Amino acid sequence: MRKKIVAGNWKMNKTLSEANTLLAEIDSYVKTNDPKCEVVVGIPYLYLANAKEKYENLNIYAEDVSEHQSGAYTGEISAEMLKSVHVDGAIIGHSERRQYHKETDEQIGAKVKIALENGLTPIFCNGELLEERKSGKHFEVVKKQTEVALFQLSPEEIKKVVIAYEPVWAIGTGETATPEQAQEIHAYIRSLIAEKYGKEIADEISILYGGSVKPANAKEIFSKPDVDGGLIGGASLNIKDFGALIQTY
Ligand code: G2H
Repeated sequence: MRKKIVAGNWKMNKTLSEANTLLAEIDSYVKTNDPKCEVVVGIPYLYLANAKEKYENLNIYAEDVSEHQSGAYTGEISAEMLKSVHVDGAIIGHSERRQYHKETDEQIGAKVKIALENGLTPIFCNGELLEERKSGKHFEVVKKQTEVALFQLSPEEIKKVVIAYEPVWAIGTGETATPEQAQEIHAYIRSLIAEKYGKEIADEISILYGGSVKPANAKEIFSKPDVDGGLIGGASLNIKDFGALIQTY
């Protein structure tokens, strides 16, 4: 059975006191409800060290990581630094990083690699733009993103990667892919991995869906055979919705 994951992505939200409140609520929710899925919380860099010190059993992820080892990269945070404060993983290649920070598939691949080398779990994001979906290029786009960033990895490495398919047209827009659209492309991503690494490895990799997932639509999307959970933005910012999403499993 593949691991099911409900992962929050806070993006650039929450002051320190708001972050502390929500982390305390998530920690207590997890302790009380004994979730059937893995719960991950992706939070701003600034809060990572304290969060991990206070809640060592929560899976705390960064929202990005530098592709460089160390050195003169002002403002960057390395994988080694994240590991040194016991962070568990990092969201890598989110469409907002691709769009606003011009991250390329090659850079994203380097980030995935360095995360793995430092014992962090990467949540690698892929997904097409609205124009690409409309012109029927979504399979091609997702194929290139996946091949360039991930197919440099060894079989042992790729097993440790989590993939999040997020169609850019569904992010924060209230628009979601239909459960059938999500299933279709998740199955396609899994088939790409199977072609390169074999079916056994492809069957082990969790592929999450992201893009306006909320309690009202999660059950149907998460019930699809190749959807192994969600990467959740807006609905991860309060415990009522995030708890309900965890409870979907
Ligand atoms: C997609 C998602 C989280 P939202 O970016 O990664 O955000 O759920 O707000 O669409």
